[in-house]
Amino acid sequence: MIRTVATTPFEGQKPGTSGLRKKVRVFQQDNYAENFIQAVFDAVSPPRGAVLVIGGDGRFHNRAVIQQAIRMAAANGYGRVLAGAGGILSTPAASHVIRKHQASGGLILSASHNPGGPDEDFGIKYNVANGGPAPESVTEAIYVRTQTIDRWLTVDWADIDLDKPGVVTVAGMVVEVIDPVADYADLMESLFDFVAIRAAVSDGMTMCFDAMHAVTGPYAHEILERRLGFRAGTVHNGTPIEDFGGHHPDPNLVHAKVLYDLMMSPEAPVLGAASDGDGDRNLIIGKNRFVTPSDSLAMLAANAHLAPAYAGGLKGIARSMPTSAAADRVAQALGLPSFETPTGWKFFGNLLDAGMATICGEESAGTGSDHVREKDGLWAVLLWLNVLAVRRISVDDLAREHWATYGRNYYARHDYEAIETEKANALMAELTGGLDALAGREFGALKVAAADSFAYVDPVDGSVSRNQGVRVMFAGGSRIVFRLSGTGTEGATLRVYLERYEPVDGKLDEPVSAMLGELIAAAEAIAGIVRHTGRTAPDVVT
Ligand code: VG1
Ligand code: CO
Repeated sequence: MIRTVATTPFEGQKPGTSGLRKKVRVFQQDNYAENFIQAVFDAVSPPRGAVLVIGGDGRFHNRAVIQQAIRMAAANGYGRVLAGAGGILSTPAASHVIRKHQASGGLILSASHNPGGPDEDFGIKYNVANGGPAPESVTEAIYVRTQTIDRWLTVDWADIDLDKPGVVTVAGMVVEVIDPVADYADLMESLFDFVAIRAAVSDGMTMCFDAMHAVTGPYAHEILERRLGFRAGTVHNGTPIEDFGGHHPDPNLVHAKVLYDLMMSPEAPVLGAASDGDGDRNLIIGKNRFVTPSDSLAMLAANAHLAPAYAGGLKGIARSMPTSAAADRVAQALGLPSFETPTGWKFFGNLLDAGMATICGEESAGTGSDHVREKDGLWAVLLWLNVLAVRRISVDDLAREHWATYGRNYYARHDYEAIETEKANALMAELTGGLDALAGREFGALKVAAADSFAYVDPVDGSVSRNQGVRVMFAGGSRIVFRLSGTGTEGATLRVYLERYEPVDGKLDEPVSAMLGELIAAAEAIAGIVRHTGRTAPDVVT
């Protein structure tokens, strides 16, 4: 009954920061998705009868790949597949389902915040048994396998009805089509003080959640409107659409501009929030106050004890290297260890598994905790709501209070997108080559204290990850980081991360752009962005 299909390798099936991401047209080539999925199965060689979770963010091509993956799982000896109804499972929900049902792993079909549709992006990532993204040892093994693959395995079986929850069999393998929302919503209810949030809602706490026509719509309708009692209509763009309505499901100030404008207007509710394509990112905006993701991590860590799940305190706080040091200051004040990892959630998994960190975050709008092994957009929104409901404070007041206590890390990220790969590589090579000469140099009032190419030694398993971005640290706590994105599908994206620290007695309420002006000039002087790329301004500032 198992059919072997002959194939030849495709170049470039190397998982990036978060799985394999390519244009839909690339994935639509014969054997392309199949080769990668078979390479995953070959690399992880699941024990016979293992459980596999499959779901996606609902984007174009999702259903076709899910049906094919189910047949391939049956041919590869899996015993049971759990698939989200409608092909839907947000990334954090998939992480939870893997853990709850003790699956051996999961396939998450998503290109996250990248646009969707026939001419846009698709992606596949594999998560391991702890519910988290495959660590580099596994992604490397998958990549190696893609380079020699010569066959994939399937069974001749019709598509299943993905929209009907229940149990069917595919060539003897059990497929359970599960409600994608229920397990996750229950988990959220177990972590947060829903009673306090409901009480604040009946006392007038309002919010607006923009699901960006992506995966979080059904989750937000259930949790925010049904379980917490926010009025119907609180969730905007709550129905997943295959092309996200033609927008980028990227919750930043550019792509969630409608929400931002609302939050800066007299009609603003107490909290504005949004999530991305696969539901793992979050955008937090209070009335007249945008909270950077780096600040959000720090503010949530400082207040997490107000939520039942974290009432006993945190074990540690971890952030990715380009994320601002605001969270480190909270960790220091609470007497907690803090960790600085490379970009990408996979690096938090070991710290969470080992009980060394409870809360983690990335500057790219990712925040999460040890409740799953992915960043979790709605989790962050709910923790904010929990804190606001208990403290009865505005986001703006909470932010000001935080800065008055810890000082403020002014922060922005400048992205230069779709640069020719050779030019971007040349820029990074020159920058890396000149690092040793940087220490002690002055750029205006900024003096370089140290500069390096970031390398990480995992404190749990000792694995080493090198070349994770160039850091230029200035005296006084300001910093510039340069790195190339690992999630794009066109050319290269240069990310420049700018951070300026102001102590508690410094300037705490200035416009961010004014505070970062000197750093922006220093970044140009150090990296020669215009000279290398011809670009005089970033495409996206977040
Ligand atoms: C980006 C972000 C990174 C995040 C990754 C996946 O990676 O910078 O912080 O973990 O996307 O997020 P890169 O390599 O492009 O900078 V998601 O929501 O796309 O899974
Ligand atoms: Co995402």
